[in-house]
Amino acid sequence: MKLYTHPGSTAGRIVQSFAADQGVPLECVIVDLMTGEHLQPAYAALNPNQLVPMLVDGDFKLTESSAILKYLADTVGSSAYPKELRARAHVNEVMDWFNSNFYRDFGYGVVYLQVFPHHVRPNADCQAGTIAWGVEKSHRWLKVLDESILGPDRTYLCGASITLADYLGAEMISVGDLIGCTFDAYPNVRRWMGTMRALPTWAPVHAVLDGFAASLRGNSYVAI
Ligand SMILES: N[C@@H](CCC(=O)N[C@@H](CS)C(=O)NCC(=O)O)C(=O)O
Repeated sequence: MKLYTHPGSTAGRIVQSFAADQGVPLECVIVDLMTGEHLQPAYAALNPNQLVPMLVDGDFKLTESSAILKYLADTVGSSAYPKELRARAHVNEVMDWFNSNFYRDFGYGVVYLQVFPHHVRPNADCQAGTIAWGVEKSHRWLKVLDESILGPDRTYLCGASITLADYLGAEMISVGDLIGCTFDAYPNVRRWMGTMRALPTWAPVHAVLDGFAASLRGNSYVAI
């Protein structure tokens, strides 16, 4: 199976992190987002969204990191995507929660527009207002994550074992490294992220993100 991706991509790392930790063999094809390779006709013909990641398994193509995770997990029979109906529904719930609630406000509303030029809003008022909105909403979601989804006793998001939700959610939190987020007010989130960052496969998958974060250090960002 081939994964079209880029190591700087959050959505790409969601899949790479799961595959590396669970030993799923994937051939990574790098699509250079930095030079706009994803916008060129060759990649656009493969994936009209012009985004990464994209999985190719024979004549089957799949986009959306959440869908790719589920497909891979079922393909290799990973316990990270439980078969039992309610356990699986809970994993789906937490994955959707991150994708639709948390990342909308934190990723797109706080991080990206401070770091990526094509996300910067058209004027200073709009930029400041969007960040303020994103920060306020992110705090609301982080409180839910810290107190209700995790709480003081849960090792992983859905219980005592790692699931697809952890691979997805941890990337959406770790993108905050770019702007110096420490999440000090959220001890359970910090504890859980400590567990995820201690995975033996974490460092190699995150080398590019860490390098990018180091290059941004010293800039002034609104962080959480
Ligand atoms: N919902 C998609 C998001 C994919 C996405 O936004 N990919 C970004 C990298 S994280 C991308 O390809 N960006 C290229 C661009 O913005 O031009 C997923 O989860 O796969």
